[in-house]
Amino acid sequence: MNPEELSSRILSDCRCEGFALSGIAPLTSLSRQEILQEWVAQGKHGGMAYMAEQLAERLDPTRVLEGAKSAIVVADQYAPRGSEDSPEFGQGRIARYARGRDYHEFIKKRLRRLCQGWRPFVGTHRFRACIDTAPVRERELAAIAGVGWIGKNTMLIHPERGSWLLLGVILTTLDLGEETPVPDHCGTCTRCIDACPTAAITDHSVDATRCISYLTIEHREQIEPALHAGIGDWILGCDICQEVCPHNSGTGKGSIQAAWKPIAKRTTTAPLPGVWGTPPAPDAIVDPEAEIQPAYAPRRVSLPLLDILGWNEDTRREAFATSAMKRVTLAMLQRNAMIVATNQTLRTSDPELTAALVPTLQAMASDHSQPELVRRTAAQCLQRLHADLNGAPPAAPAE
Ligand code: B12
Ligand code: SF4
Ligand code: SF4
Repeated sequence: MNPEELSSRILSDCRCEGFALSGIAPLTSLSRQEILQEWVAQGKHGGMAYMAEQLAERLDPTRVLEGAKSAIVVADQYAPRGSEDSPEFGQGRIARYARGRDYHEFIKKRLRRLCQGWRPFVGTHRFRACIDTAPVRERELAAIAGVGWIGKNTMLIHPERGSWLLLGVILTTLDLGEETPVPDHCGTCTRCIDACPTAAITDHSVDATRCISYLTIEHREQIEPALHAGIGDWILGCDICQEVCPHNSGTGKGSIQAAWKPIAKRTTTAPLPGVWGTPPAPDAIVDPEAEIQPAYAPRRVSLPLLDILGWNEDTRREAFATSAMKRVTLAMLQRNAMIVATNQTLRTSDPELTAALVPTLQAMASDHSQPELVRRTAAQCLQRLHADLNGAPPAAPAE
């Protein structure tokens, strides 16, 4: 079987597993190492120590799989183009990727099944399935594989499907063909840069230490008060730089596709099910043309802010089981909820929310059985409320 036939069969099986998009990247085409090195050197990774510790692996995939020559890149679509929702008062918004089933588990399971199905056909060649936590530059590989282009917001954007995509990668020692990059379609647009409420984006770079997604999901300490207002209604993650992107809008779908060839060559339409006998996955839709993968259907789009302040560990575990939200600890979630509730109170001056929030914050700030993160955030929020609502002297911070 020549490399072209082999690639075509591999991509066909990816579609059998329900992946909306797939492509192949030769590792010899990897470049832009210095961009990642600089990003880490400038401290833009904040407290994500793994980004610095595994830098060598991220720069060179053969350290992740010895002898690796190609990357098979897949993508699930988790929200439709034109997806819109507005924040509800008293609720904290959840980013779309975390509203349904945990993508890590869902993608990894299917990647492993693909590798298992291929092993009998490739002799001594090897595969390694990587998703998110593995030290692999997923977006860079996806761009080389022709799955999309990298926007100014650093998201991988597919010309037809937009950027509500989650990526997975299989590294392999197989040599599987050539790169087929998609041209950049950002042009002169700067909507994402202009809309980011914390000014985290500069052209093609995100400073994680300012990004709401990092602050609410990864950052385990107090959040700098100067960034509280920018967090707005987001209790977990942030979608603003994707919501404003014209390539995620409901209109104009397919308009770029007409002038765009490479992915058509790369994405096979071979008949289903799997040509190598890979059984159709019972939990994956065997319809890669569907607008979104049903596993990501939202279970909840927001969380009740004041309720969260009364949650305990059991409530959190139960609410977040099988969801990507479980990464966020109870103390972090309560920190985020206090900040968002304060933002909403300041924005609306709603007397009911103020009457409910202030005593709750006071109780939390002075309750020494609460984690320090919770107590200190409560004190920060009280200071903002006092300063903005009454012009009164700020409350004493928790010790
Ligand atoms: C660390 C991380 C974060 C950090 C840092 C984000 C960032 N922009 O760097 C934080 C916590 C902030 C974050 C947030 C989010 N993340 Co995140 N994150 C990652 C992770 C683990 C590593 C990314 C990384 O290496 N960043 C460092 C920078 C330097 O690398 P990079 O962005 O990949 O940049 C490369 C290319 O973009 C390119 N490049 C850079 N500059 C330029 C310039 C030009 C002109 C060009 C063409 C290319 C180019 O070169 C770089 C080096 O190779 C990846 C998974 C993975 N293993 O890759 C997921 C990943 C990027 N995240 C993902 C998601 C979904 C999100 C959020 C949308 C979640 C949310 N809703 O809250 C937000 C989006 C915020 C944003 N605008 O990026 C998806 C993105 C899918 C997609 N369509 O792109 C990924 C791929 C996870 C996955 N498995 O699907 N994330
Ligand atoms: S996810 Fe939100 S905070 Fe982060 S870069 Fe995008 S708009 Fe800015
Ligand atoms: S909003 Fe504009 S600049 Fe930003 S990624 Fe989308 S097209 Fe590119």
